[in-house]
Amino acid sequence: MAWGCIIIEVGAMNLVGTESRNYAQELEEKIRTRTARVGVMGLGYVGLPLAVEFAKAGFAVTGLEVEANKVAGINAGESYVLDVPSAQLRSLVEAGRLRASGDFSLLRELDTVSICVPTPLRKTKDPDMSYIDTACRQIAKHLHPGMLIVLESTTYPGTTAEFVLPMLEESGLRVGEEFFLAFSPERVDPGNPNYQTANIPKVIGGITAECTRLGALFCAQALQVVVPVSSTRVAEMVKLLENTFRMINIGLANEMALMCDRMGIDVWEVIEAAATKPFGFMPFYPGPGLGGHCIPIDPFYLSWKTRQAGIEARFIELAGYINCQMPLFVVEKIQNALNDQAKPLKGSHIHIMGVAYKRDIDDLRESPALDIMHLLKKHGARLSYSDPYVPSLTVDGLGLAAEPPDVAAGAADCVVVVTDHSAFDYHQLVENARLIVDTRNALKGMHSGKIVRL
Ligand code: SAJ
Repeated sequence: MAWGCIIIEVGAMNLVGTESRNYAQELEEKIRTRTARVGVMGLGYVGLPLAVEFAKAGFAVTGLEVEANKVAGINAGESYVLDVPSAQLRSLVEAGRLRASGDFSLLRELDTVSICVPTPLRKTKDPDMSYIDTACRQIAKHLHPGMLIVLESTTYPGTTAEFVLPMLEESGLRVGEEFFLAFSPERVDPGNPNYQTANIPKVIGGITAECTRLGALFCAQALQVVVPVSSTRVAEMVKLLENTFRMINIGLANEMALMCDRMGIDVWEVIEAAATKPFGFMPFYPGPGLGGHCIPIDPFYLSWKTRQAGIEARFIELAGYINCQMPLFVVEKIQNALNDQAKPLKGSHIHIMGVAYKRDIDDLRESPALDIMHLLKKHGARLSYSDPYVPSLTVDGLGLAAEPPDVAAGAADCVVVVTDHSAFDYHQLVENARLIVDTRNALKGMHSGKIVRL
């Protein structure tokens, strides 16, 4: 999107003794000439790719990170994020374009700061705002005129205006004139080969129109498509709609699986055939449960906020309930499959294929595999697993190391495909295993009495 340069002609007004600087104009100049000193707080799967994109665009970027090992890794040119190749990181670090530090006083030297810190849920399903709070307190301590602050962490509508802005205004600086504040949802899809930080359209909304304008201009220097919206609340809600849409539709797919199971219908065939409809339908698939740090979490930021407004987010609560039932449903399938072979679950050796929360990534957060392994262990089953991305894990104090699939799968009483990594040899698995419960339709097109599907 081409940005017309807006020139505010400050005539030769006689500002005797009241020389007022135009911080917006100064910041715009720094952004356009890419001399703005860029900061990114939180160098995880969102922050590091973002820092790299602005460094590639020619800015001097400072990554601020609390974990010393990540700081050391980045400054050594070693990437720990799947979507950032170490070679690319190293070249930017060596060129002096990108550095990492744990020293938050560096904030006073920066012109822009993008906040990319986690927004988890507490056990009570209330938002945990502690990371945003800590980051904003650091920024407030070092806030100076002319700074642009962009919050990227997924959060409830109103966070930027009600939670962040007051902290920054304690400095006495005026938003929209002396500093600029916006919200821009991160949309990173870890491991996605087609969409990465640079080419995912970037939504951004500011506290004031000037905040939006400068925020959008900043993003446009490094990202291919920028979508300005009218406020921070709209931008916050955009993200929650995206991920709530996804969570609820996955919940529907899971409920379809439960219904088809009871009626003896192949839910995978139903979805595949429905997906031939060229309009008005979008396929989602049942699975062992909902993992990751976005989809199972984000919608509850929205339902928490709507409850405060006296509105019950019933779809979210219902879909959340159904998704949480899936690990139990999978364990019931395993138990019934073993029972058909006159084997109790207790004492049986269950081998889990794939434990990451989704295919071809290494992230275990909220993975349904952990819930399934917890339940199996509680029933007295013996556990082993294979996952090329996860070398080891602990479930209920039991430490396990990943095993090569061929031997373990052949020795197990039942193999469960929980995460359908592309690296697995599914034909070999069907040959080796005595019994397989497939929760992902990874064995599609393979027919054997030893295969049980969701
Ligand atoms: N899942 C299903 N059935 C489906 C799709 C997903 O059971 O049809 C499960 C996955 O196995 C996983 C969980 O849901 O356990 C989440 O899967 P996901 O594909 O949504 O992957 P995420 O969590 O990495 O979601 C990200 C999201 N990105 C951000 O929130 C920034 C989401 O917005 C993307 O749409 C999604 O990637 C994507 O497109 O893959």
